[in-house]
Amino acid sequence: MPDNITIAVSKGRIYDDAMPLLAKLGIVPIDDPNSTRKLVLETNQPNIRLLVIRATDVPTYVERGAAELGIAGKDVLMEYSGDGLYEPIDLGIAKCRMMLAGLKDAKPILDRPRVVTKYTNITKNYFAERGQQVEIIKLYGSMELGPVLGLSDWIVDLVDTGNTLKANGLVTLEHIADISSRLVVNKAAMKMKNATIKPILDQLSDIVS
Ligand code: PRT
Ligand code: MG
Repeated sequence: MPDNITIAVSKGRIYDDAMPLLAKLGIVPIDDPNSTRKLVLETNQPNIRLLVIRATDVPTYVERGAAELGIAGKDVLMEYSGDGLYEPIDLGIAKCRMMLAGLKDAKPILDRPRVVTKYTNITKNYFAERGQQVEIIKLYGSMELGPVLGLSDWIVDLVDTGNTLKANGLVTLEHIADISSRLVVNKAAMKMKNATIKPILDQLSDIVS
């Protein structure tokens, strides 16, 4: 009897990039998350279901065992503090870069630089490693507005094409990290449900290598 497995995944770009990978393992959801209000999606495999949740909640569900597996951006994992997760596979999907950015025509910064971001831990660690004092201001979205409206000197955010920065008169200043999505595994489930999880990990590694 295969173990029951719940895979936590966020709607949007990670879902869109992850489903073709799961399809190669023969795992196909029965409902489309864009046309159902269900948050738990059955798949064609009777023992496997998907949990469609907020990207930032994926590590919490997996660490606490509400889902055995999850797919989460490295940005979310770097920001999350917890150690109940294995992170065995870089799936190479939903790629982007974590960048420091500022106004194209910035005036010189006279005081401690102010940085808006939703990634406060990543930002704190980045500047701490460089020994630079900054003031970190947490926002939950539209970070690009910070420098434009004088709320901050810099932003720390994800950049893909660079179009969002450009449209708001911002330029990248420093590269903080390369980001892609990772498979995460609950530590207890890795032992208890190894017979079912191991083949999934092996096949996924083969597919993405
Ligand atoms: O939307 P919600 O608040 O529920 O969560 P979320 O915004 O974290 O989810 P979602 O689906 O937008 O992103 C999920 C994951 O996708 C992130 O955690 C990243 O790992 C990954 N990813 C890859 C990105 C991007 N590329 C990306 N470009 N996440 C966000 N962006 C945003 C970026 O924040 C900026 O606003 O896209 C904009 C920049 O894009 P360009 O192409 O204009 O540079
Ligand atoms: Mg979003």
